[in-house]
Amino acid sequence: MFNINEIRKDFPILSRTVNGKPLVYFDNAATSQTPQQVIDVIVDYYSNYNANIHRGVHSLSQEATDKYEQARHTIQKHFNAKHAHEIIFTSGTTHGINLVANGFSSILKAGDDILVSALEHHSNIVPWQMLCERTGANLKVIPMNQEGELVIPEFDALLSKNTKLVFVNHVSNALGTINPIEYIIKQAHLVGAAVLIDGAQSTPHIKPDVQALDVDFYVASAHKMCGPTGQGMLYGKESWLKKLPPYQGGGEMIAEVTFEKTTYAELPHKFEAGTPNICGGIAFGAAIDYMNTIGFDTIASYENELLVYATKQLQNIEGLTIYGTSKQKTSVISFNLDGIHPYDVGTILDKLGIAVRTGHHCAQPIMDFYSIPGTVRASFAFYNTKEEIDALITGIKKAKMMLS
Ligand code: C6P
Repeated sequence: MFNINEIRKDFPILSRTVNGKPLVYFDNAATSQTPQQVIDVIVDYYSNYNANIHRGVHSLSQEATDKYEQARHTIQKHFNAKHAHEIIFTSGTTHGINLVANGFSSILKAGDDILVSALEHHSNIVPWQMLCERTGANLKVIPMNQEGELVIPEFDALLSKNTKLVFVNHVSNALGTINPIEYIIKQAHLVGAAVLIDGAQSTPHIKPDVQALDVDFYVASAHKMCGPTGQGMLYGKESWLKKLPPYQGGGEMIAEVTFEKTTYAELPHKFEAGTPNICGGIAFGAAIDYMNTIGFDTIASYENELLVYATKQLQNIEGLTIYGTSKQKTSVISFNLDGIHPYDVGTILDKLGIAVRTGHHCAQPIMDFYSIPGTVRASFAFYNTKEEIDALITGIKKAKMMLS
């Protein structure tokens, strides 16, 4: 049974005040909060078995190695990857994307096409632009419409035998749109293109099955899923990960090193050079376990209730425009008040203890599409409440009164 009062007790930060007011945390799309269960795992690591992994014969090192590799298995199971070695630990979504983009430098040729969507975060644009500069490949953009949805017939028209790669986010961070990735993956595969899905904003709400999706690469960040910052994962099909060259050279990613030649370690270690964020990996596993005890269907349905409740009230505020009205949406609402800069609204809300994000949300092309400098973005998690949404609505009305 979903008991919001019990769930909120898991998050110590939710009982603090900000500017003398109870914290209302609506910046979950930027980073989620951490439950005590995950904080305990972090404290336990540093208190009891902090050691480097895969290197020591001593007990602490073996304990840390076992816990780290268990976390990899937890992530494998969660995403339903076929093999644990298809899960590469990264520092986050950005790292995972750059790892793949770098790998394709030696595979792409001048004149190849790569498709990216108009709804992407800069992390899923800039690495591909850099890849195009290195290889001479062309970056083509799947356009969006006013509702903030991808224009699928245009995607179909862009696909050709020249298309080698397609990159789309599962969910847009700025608008909350859930993209039809099943269709995109299927169609891309028909022309022989590989697909990378940016799951930074989907994984807090949806449990993706990478085998059912038949996706080639899927990336995510732990800090958006109740886990720590500086930790993420890249899923890659075994066949692709074997084909791609390592991203970084260093300790742990080698089989043998001489000055004449180095051979690389097997997966996943080939892509994990240097001492990783050991505690982060273990805590990521704990965060996934925590979210699964609540259940992703329960999370999605409760968050949708919050989304519908907030949307209805926001629509009643005169002069307020919501950007991103796709039928398939996660609990993200981007909006502006007529003639008022989003930064000013965010500052007043902060004075009331309400945390939202303002600005372009690292998705400038979306802002350009709507010809706006940015938006106010409220993003809800399963530990938020309708009462908090009421406080947001009151805050927005106050901001409107003060600023217009
Ligand atoms: N979006 C937001 O406020 P990192 O920073 O590597 O964990 O994630 C990057 C990233 C990539 N793709 C998408 C769709 C994202 O939303 C993000 C992070 C945050 O929207 C911080 S900019």
